[in-house]
Amino acid sequence: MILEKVREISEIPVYERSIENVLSAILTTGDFWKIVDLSEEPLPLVADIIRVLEEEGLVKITDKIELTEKGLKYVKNLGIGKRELNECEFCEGRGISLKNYEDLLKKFKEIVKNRPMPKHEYDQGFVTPECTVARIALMNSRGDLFNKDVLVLGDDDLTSIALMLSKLPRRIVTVDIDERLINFIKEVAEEIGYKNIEVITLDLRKPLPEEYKKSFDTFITDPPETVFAIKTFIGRGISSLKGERKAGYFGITRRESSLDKWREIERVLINDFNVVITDIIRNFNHYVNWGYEEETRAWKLAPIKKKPEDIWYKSYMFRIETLKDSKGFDEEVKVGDELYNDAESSTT
Ligand code: SPD
Repeated sequence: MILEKVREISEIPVYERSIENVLSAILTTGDFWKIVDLSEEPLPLVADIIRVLEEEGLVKITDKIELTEKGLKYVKNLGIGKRELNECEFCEGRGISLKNYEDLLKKFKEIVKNRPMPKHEYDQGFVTPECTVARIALMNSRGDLFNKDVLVLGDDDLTSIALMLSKLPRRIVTVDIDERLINFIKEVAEEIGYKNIEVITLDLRKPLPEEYKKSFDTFITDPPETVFAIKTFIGRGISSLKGERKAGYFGITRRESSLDKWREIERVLINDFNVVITDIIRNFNHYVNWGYEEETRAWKLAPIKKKPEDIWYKSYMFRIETLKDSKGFDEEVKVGDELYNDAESSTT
């Protein structure tokens, strides 16, 4: 009954499990952003489910979202319990220690104090410094950094600065559409006297210049969450790799991508690009609230107009490796907004 009603109004695939996830999250917290975080359903779907639950008298919305008497009976009958994150208190659930990277983290935090703030136009929103440094620790632990040529595709997280500070790669190339980031990274490289970095302004709708194809051991990127953008950014990354058994890293979220979209992304990786997924680390990337929340679709859909107080947007870290016959994506894509937006996206 709830399921049918949500299906009628939502553009996003919905299952009994989606409703269970949202009810379970509401049992745990009354904060909309935390409900999205805990339920791991796409934000527009969470908003649709809450709307139907309210219409059915199961939920009441005041300055918080809570179950009514009827709602509490409903979850009891279905045997739904609270949702807990239970993240490791030392590594925030990443499974990666920063013990050998404390000095790097300190320097990184100092340098990025004056970083360019996220630009709505490019869907920017950067991860915490701990997260950026954990990426270095992760890539190094997999043998993908020391003495390697590394390509960073899009860098509002300033991963290339953490890479420079680590002194691990042989060469770094950073590509971004945003001149502010390019200039910031260049200035930092000059200040710290780092020579082995090239920084290029490029809109990734266009393919990489020829000299950067088949040239790298490792790439890292964090694409917008449309299948289109994921294909384009990761496809460019794979094209940049020297050949077999080279690695790529990227974040994929549940906040803007349903599991149906995930299956399509994984299909593209395995069937179109012929790569293998070696790691998927849940909620590895934690994004600092970007400041332009009130201008986004998420804000319009939120049942309570209150800015998030804590981090709620997280993504899973994927690592892929190329094998024989892996191939990337080199065509130019002539799209505008569709690069950033689909039915499930909400943070632009
Ligand atoms: N629009 C603000 C937040 C954007 C964060 N993007 C994360 C993408 C993960 N693939």
